[in-house]
Amino acid sequence: MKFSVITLFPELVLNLSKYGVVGRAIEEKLADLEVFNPRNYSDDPNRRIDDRPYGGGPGMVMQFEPLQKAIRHAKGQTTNTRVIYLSAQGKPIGHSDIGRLSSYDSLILLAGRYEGVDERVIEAEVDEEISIGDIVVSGGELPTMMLIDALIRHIPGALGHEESANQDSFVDGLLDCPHYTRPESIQGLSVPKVLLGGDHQAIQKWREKESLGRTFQRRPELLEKLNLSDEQKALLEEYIQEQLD
Ligand code: 4HQ
Repeated sequence: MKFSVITLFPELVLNLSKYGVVGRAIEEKLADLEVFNPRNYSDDPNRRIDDRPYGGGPGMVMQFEPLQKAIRHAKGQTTNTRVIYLSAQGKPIGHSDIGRLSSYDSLILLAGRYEGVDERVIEAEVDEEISIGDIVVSGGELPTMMLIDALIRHIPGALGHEESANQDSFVDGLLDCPHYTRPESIQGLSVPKVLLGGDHQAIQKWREKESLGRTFQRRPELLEKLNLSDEQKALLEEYIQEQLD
């Protein structure tokens, strides 16, 4: 999968290729990351790409022309692509969007700064506007990097066998279970007994119960979307009863 990022801070975005799972996937050519600086597409002698907002008010707006030229240059290098603008006005992204977007061969990601981009860029060149959540950040670069990270995790072979994508939170609609490692006891805090024995069926059952219970307590709206099996309903009841005891 190819990611083409339109950004005023290309070095910031390129840091993605240096670390961890994402860095390895790019090294192994499972993913490709390219950056386009709109300043390189500006006709202004000082390479300006921003101007004051019509109607007045604080801040600056990114101009149409350099952004369109940069996006079109990126489009010319790709097929089966989708242009995405990261913004707080976009549709909040979820697990299902990651699955949907991973079927494209390439994505062009527009990372805005200042007050954002001239709305006509979105009308003319952008396929969808998405948000990483109801928070405001200083630029679209970090949201873009989050999206690329989440998508790369879904490329077959990007995760080592010890890190399985389908055991993560949300894959079955539930939050992840708690995890523990050595030592067995630390500052009076112990590891749940079932995890210390070798009964893998009991461990699997405990993990599912914890996932169900945590989702019920922390994200009840997620549970309402699921059709729990009779076995899952019984596990959740057990969890709730154990909490009361
Ligand atoms: N932005 N999800 C870029 C965001 C944001 C979000 C604010 C986007 C600033 C220029 N992006 N503008 N939330 O807060 O994606």
